[in-house]
Amino acid sequence: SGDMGRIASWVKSHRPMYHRATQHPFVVGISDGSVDLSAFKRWLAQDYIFVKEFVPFLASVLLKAWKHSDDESDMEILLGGMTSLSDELAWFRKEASKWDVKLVGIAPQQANLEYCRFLQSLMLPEVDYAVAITAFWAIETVYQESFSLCLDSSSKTPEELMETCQRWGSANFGHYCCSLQKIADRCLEKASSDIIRKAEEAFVCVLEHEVNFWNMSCGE
Ligand code: HMH
Repeated sequence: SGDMGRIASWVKSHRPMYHRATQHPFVVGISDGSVDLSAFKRWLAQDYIFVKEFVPFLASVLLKAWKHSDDESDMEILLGGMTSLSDELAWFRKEASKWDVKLVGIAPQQANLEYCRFLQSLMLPEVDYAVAITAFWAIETVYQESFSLCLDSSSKTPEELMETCQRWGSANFGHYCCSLQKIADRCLEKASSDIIRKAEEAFVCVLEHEVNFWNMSCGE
């Protein structure tokens, strides 16, 4: 793969799956204005549950960075990520009240439960930092790629959904994802072939869970 980092080479070699996760009909529906608002509301409530689980996952990545990283800036970048998650949870509550969506006492649907269970498996101390940071990069990047599509000049995203799309589709969030990619690439450069294999597996698992999560939001 020459000058290409591991991550870019995996995006290339798993292109069809990556495409299914980042250009899902749910997201395409937002960008062309055909989205069913009840699907959007279902997504909103389920994603709030997911993001609450994402906090302890990020905490576990931070812990691994503290123990194993050879670059102090990792901690700063991940701590910035923690701050945005805190903002994000507040934003979900505000957005839910705007749409009259209930967040309390909502049960996670199957796809969400399975995704959260996958996150929990990555929180275990025996999971290598390189594997966890690869999964973390992938989770953030799927949303970045998906929602930036809805901000394209040719998109017809409904005005009332623009704030959602800007949250993850902004250039700022894009830079954050690039920083995560650099960390992951650096870790993977030094990783054993066993760790590299596990990281690639985690990347593909994230893409599958993301597709199922979008499907769940679309469905019923
Ligand atoms: C399902 N994937 C899902 N929810 C999110 N909020 C993100 C990724 C990105 O933060």
